[in-house]
Amino acid sequence: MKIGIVCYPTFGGSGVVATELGKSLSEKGNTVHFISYAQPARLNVFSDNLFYHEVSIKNYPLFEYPPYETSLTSKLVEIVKFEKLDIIHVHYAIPHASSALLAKDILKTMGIDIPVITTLHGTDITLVGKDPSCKPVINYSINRSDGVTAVSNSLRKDTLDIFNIENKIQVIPNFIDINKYASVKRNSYRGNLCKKGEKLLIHTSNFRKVKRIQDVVNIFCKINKEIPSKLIMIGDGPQRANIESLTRSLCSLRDVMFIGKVPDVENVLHNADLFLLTSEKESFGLSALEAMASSVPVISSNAGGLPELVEDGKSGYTCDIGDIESMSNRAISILDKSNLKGFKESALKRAKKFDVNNILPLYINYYNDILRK
Ligand code: GMT
Repeated sequence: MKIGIVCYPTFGGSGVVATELGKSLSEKGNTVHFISYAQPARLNVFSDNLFYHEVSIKNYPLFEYPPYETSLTSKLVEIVKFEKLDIIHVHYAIPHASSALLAKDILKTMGIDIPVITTLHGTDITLVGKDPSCKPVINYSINRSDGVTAVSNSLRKDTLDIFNIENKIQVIPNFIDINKYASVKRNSYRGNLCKKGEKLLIHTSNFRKVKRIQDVVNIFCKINKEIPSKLIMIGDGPQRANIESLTRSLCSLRDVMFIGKVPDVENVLHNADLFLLTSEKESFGLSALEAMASSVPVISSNAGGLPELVEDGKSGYTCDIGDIESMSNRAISILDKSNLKGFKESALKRAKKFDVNNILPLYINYYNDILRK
């Protein structure tokens, strides 16, 4: 199959899922063409059936806002036509889905019929997508796509609740390559930060408001009073400066380390005892799955799809959004010597259900179903 994948090139979840999907599809012999405004962050391998096409945006003094959608649509028309793609798969509806549908219409005038699959990832529905500035376009794009997938039952339900949907939505969860996490070698992250006997906690995100990172800091401060521990904060984004200053006022700065964006997150996670994810909205929680694949249990909010991933009382705990007290108490109980090993084993066992070998066939079957229609 020749597949065009449109995604954001960032470290964010939708870009990571799209990139890992493309890499896995190419390993199975499909030809994959990534189309984005920059090379996807995780696109670190090249082969003769994996390509990247950059969307360059035409600027002109008249444009206060360069027209990315127009450039993306034109690039899609070009790539579908010249590379003879069988299918376009867009990740994150805004603005990828409407651009792909316009490309599809243009290609129809050239006698080319190409199906468009849209994967909904989360904030394209629950936050940005429902804003009046996007809503009618997203509604139209979901109904007109040849196939639509969502990354959790919760996101599917939110989509049906928020929009006026006539199309079917197939749930295909996020995935990880469990072997990548199993093959991590001992490294120095823990030794550099933790004294002997100290526990290591980790949070990863894009530091947006929706992640409620102030809760992570507050929970850590409570844990730290009871258990000698350190916290590594991975990622970067608009809230980072505020969170760093909150950390300075609440905890000892020697106990919290902000390490920014990390391409090999598995090497850091490998050292951790507990992962914290306190989001207000979280359609799936890929970062939590990555932690679990590293045998790290999760304390999270019960937002969105998190309860579909974290089994309460087994691979971690899910608590009400903002319930810092319960999250801290649960965290302290997991970190207890008599409990930690069991939680670590259950976290890994749960993560294995989302291994690429289990989820990739769902995408391939879905592509085939859409192509047969
Ligand atoms: O977490 C983010 O804000 C990034 C966002 C994205 O689209 O890049 O992540 C969303 O998609 C991920 C992959 O499907 C999901 O695992 C995340 O839960 C989801 N984030 C939210 O819903 C907030």
